[in-house]
Amino acid sequence: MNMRLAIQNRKYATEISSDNDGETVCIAGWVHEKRDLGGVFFLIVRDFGGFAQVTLHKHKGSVEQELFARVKKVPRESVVAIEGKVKSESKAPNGYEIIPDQMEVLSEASQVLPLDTTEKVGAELDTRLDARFMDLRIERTKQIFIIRSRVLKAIREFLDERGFIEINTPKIVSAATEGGTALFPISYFEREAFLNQSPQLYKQMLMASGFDRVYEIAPIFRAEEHDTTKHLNEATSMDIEVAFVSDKEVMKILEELIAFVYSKVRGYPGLAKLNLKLEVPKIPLRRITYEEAIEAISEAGEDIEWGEDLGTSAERTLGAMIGELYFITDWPCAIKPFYAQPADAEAKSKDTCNAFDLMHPRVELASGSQRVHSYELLKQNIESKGLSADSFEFYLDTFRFGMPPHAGWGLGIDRLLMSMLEIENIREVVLFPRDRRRLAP
Ligand code: AMO
Repeated sequence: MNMRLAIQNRKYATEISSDNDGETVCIAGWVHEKRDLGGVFFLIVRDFGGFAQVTLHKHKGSVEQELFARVKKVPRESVVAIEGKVKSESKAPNGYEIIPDQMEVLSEASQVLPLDTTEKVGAELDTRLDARFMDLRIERTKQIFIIRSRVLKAIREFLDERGFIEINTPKIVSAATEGGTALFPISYFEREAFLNQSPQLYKQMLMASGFDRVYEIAPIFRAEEHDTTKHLNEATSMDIEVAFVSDKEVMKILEELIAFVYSKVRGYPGLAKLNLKLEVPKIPLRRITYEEAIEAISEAGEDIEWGEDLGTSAERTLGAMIGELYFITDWPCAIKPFYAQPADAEAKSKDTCNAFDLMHPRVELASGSQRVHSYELLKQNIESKGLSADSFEFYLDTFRFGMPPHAGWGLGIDRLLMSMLEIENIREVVLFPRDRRRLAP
């Protein structure tokens, strides 16, 4: 493309101020708004940093007249580059305006837009997701994803400082790990394969390799049939696995991580766009046993029995009673996966395991456990859950040649974001969500 203006030297709107009065600058971005006030015309240009006001006076010389005619015609959301002089103007965004000498239209937008980026006209979430590229031009949406990036950065910082190494495990797999949720089958040459539900088997296998502390931030695929505000068919999970520790130690890592992430994001000015003031959760978080949870839910009038998993309504009832982040511990083995370590027989009155869930009052955020590290017990557990030990051979084998005791958890990044930002629908915090009905964009 031949461009007359030196856009490679462009400045962001927020890099310019009244201190640059009299200087010639080049800005580039999208035509956010056009305001015709009779004698003057304002063109508001939006870039990644913010907004710049370009001011044209109508009754000037012929050059200005020509520029004025073009500026007036350029459709909103077109991409333009503008060169002009900075003039201090207290009423304009960032305290300056630009008096343009030249404008180049780099990409002209169609006249009818799928969304209003000025937020004067609201849109349904579905409409926004259909035109997600444009929804991201809206300040509030953009901030959600900047915060998401900051959260991921904070997680990596926290774990790197504690000696964890980041791993990448396969997403095309041959076996299921999470009992309650279905797999997406894919055709893999002449065999059947699946999209992975969790890095569970692989992160555990790495404990036999001597890596000791690993983490992964990656997609998980769940063929959930239901259409809810907290389930996706492709979610992002952050997983850790740690050798030579029990569930108690990894719970501590989890709560410290959550507090660290909140404290890192707390001072970010973009939170104002979401009308949020983040309170860092006080740790240690409250811990209640599964048995106590069931009792409290029953006392609140809900029908639930020992051995049942907590449904959405039970989770909400309990969450409303507790009102802050908390752990549920000591789950019945029957409703936790085969890899959860059963509690010592003499220590418990019922058949529980060393597993936990981290709960937000509205939604489950994470689950984890101490793992079974005995080959025999693991094989027996796999079979007693009605699964075939043969399809787990690659995993089971690693338990026969020196597997240390270990523990870990998986935290839903999307759920962490929606709960931190007090957003109702999980789809809002995912760039291009995948659900029952949505496979594009
Ligand atoms: P679990 O199945 O509980 O545990 O998943 C861990 C966390 O991942 C998130 N999550 C989801 N988020 C959005 N949509 C979904 N469909 C979805 N499914 C799960 C939740 C959940 O708490 N292998 C174990 C973890 C471990 O023990 O290490 C596991 O996958 O926030």
